[in-house]
Amino acid sequence: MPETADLPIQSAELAAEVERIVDDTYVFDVHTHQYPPSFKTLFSAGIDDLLTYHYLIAELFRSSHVAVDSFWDMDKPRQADLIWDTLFVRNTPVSEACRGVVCVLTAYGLDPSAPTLKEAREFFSDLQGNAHIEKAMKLARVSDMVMTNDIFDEQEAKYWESSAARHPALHPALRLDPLLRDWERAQDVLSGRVTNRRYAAQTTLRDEDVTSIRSFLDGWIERMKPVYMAVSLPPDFVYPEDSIEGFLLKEALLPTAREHKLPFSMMIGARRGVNPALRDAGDAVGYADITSVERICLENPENRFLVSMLSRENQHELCVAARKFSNLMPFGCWWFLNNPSIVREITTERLEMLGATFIPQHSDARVLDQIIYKWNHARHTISAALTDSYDALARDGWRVTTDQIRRDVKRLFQENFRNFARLPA
Ligand code: RAT
Ligand code: ZN
Repeated sequence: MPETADLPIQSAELAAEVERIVDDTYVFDVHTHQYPPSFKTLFSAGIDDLLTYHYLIAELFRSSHVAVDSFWDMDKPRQADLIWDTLFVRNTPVSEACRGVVCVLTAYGLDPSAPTLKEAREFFSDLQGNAHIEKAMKLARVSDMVMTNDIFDEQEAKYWESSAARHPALHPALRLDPLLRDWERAQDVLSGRVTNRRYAAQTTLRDEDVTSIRSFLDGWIERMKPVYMAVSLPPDFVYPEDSIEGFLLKEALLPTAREHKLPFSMMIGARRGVNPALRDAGDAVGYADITSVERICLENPENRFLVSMLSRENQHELCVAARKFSNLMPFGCWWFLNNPSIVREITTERLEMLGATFIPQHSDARVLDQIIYKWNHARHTISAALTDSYDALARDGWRVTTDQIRRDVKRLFQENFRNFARLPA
């Protein structure tokens, strides 16, 4: 550490100093869709996966006349070729998701304006498994990633039940959407109709059902050792609610999270399947009711809630709620919010209302290499928002030092999550 780290920074140097610190600080990526390479069919990396990201599939249909059904009939390399040709060769890739691919290719030393994917395919075929993970994490300066682990997915559950190797930097998160959004599917798994597991469940719930669901969850927590439990919820999520889902949340999920001292993550506002033909690319956004978030925090003071909301219109009230409840940790600028103009606005708003007590971003990377662009872009925007905050503080007479900037960035990128999830420093 330079000896001058505790001296005030001249305003002309502030932006460069903030950017340098933000760039150098490794980040704990609190929500991704990554898997270890040993989870073979779920591990996603390389150029064909990058180009068939659902964000880009949605953009393809705005610039191409290809029929949706014929697109799904193609194999993945043909889909990737079509997307490359449409969005990168015949059009300028200015959208955030397109620019992300350009950023990744550049980071790997590949030509982002190549007419075909030949060079990129050769490059990625030489980069495999853990070596690929290490390289991407180093380029993204990511120290840890939290996965999204859906135990109601047969294929995924089998990997967890096998001896497939874990990766020390990939932390599990127990994702439980079917319990609160697709009770029939959850019931199938619970009652053993699909998997022969032992847990009984009916269409109405009795105390013994709660006991058996809790023991199902206990078993998975024991096996998986997640860093939190998680659900994604629709915009019309209500708490408390007089329904099976409401009952399950109150009587099974929240008590389980309390007992295992795990945070409960709620990502609220996704409207699934608005255009079902587009599959993953067909989801949209809706405005949610913040009073349900307030009530769940109020009525469950022993639970800790990680909350991300998808609607831009919910962001200010989420900050207000976090000022009222210290068991609420706002995190990330999720999915349709993950565009520099919106990240800038949300990060500034959070700094103004919450100081450095939030988690500014998560990558949501579905494809390993995406962590490179998601974090490159996020760092740029977070640096700008932080620089503005320090500038304003200096105008009011504060002496901003390098040590203080380092401390703040470390909180935002590492400590706020580690402390909230009770993980070692
Ligand atoms: O951002 C995405 O890729 C979405 O499709 C979802 O995965 C979302 O992030 C989620 O975790 O539900
Ligand atoms: Zn996600």
